[in-house]
Amino acid sequence: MKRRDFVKLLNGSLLGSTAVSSGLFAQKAVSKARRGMPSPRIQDIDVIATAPAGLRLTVVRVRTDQDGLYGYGCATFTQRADLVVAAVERYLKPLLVGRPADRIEDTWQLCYGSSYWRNGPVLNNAISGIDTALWDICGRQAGLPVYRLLGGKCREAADCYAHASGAEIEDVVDRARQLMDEGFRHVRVQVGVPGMAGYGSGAGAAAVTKLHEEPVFEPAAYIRRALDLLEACRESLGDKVELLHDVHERIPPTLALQLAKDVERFRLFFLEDPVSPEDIRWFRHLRNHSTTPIAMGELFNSPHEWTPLIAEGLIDFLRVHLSQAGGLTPCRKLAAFSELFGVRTAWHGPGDVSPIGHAANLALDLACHNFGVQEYYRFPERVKEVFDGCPTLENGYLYANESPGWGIEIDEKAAKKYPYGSFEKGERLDYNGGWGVIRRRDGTVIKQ
Ligand code: GCO
Ligand code: MG
Repeated sequence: MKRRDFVKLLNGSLLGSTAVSSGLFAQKAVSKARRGMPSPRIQDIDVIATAPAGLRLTVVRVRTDQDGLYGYGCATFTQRADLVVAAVERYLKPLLVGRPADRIEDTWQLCYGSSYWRNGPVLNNAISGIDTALWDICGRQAGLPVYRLLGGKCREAADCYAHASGAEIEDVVDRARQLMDEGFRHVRVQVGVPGMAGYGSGAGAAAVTKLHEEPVFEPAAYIRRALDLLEACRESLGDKVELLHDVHERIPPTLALQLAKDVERFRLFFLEDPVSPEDIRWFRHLRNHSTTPIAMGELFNSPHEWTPLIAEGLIDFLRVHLSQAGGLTPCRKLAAFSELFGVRTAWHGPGDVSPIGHAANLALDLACHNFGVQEYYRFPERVKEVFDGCPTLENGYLYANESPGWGIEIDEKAAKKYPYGSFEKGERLDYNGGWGVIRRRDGTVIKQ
């Protein structure tokens, strides 16, 4: 039937004598189409700011005009948390109140374009807060966990990697062994460099001569230590465990190149952030010179950064931080795009992701075929006190709790017990997520 005729059929004007019965049919068709879930509207948006484990977690709550229907979204950017709160309350809330809560893609595009200048971590996190709250609402209304809205499970649970860290190599090896005994098949290993500020580990006792008073980091010393660690891990833990290591973008590109070559013999599951996003062109050299699998992406904001790396086959695992990229809506597209190029997902999942964000990662882990591995974070008791329904771990696998939406409820009273802390009382000096400044021996400041 041509569209023109279909319209006539709908308004009852087709074929004279059948017009009446067609009209009736049309009414039925329309009322049938209208059946189903009523469309909720956004009635209010507020922010729950809480730091139960010391890290500032930012959660956006979207309430609808339907009784008891609301959702929670992750907008956690712990290093600049207050700015995200303002972006939600002062810009997105006035834009969105009164609009439909069930038009997630449209709402995302509306928010994204609304600032004209875009792609920054503050605004992306604010959008993620709204976006992931809308997915929660959608799931709650449908009575389904979000992974079901994405097409359902590709796997029963997400295989995770856990962190083994320590100041000394033996400590890391022992910790890794414990994790393997707990059932983990993947372990990320990080060791302190004596006297220096290592990423993900204590410094270890040693005197280092330096021209300043702040913590010090030297790339060459770190690399020597990391190689010793990996050697010890393979020797003591055997070949079966999957080993991962995070360089945390702290070394110059040529040293990253050497490191990627030198660690080939340890057969890593992946080497993470060997260079920083600013040195993105070095990924081609990394690929050309070494077979070490590369993971990248937790610092990325936008498709401009990840698209070329994926399409040109320059990375193996995508580590994007879901809220930093703007929420579930862009990340599910990113996962699908990666699948076409054989890149697997390893969504960023440290402590500065709220349980809502972890649940969103897990929804993608479960529903996307090209899942690689999930970074595991052991939720502290105080986090679980605030967030009821966090994903659970068994034998190194992370399981969703199967309740509608993200399946997480927030205890607001508990959340209020753990405020961000106040600037006035001097509780808020750790602007940088607690790391502070790190310099080379001579005083040159380096990235975290
Ligand atoms: C990781 C990360 C994190 C980040 C942190 C920044 O791989 O888990 O590198 O630990 O450093 O999220 O705030
Ligand atoms: Mg990392």
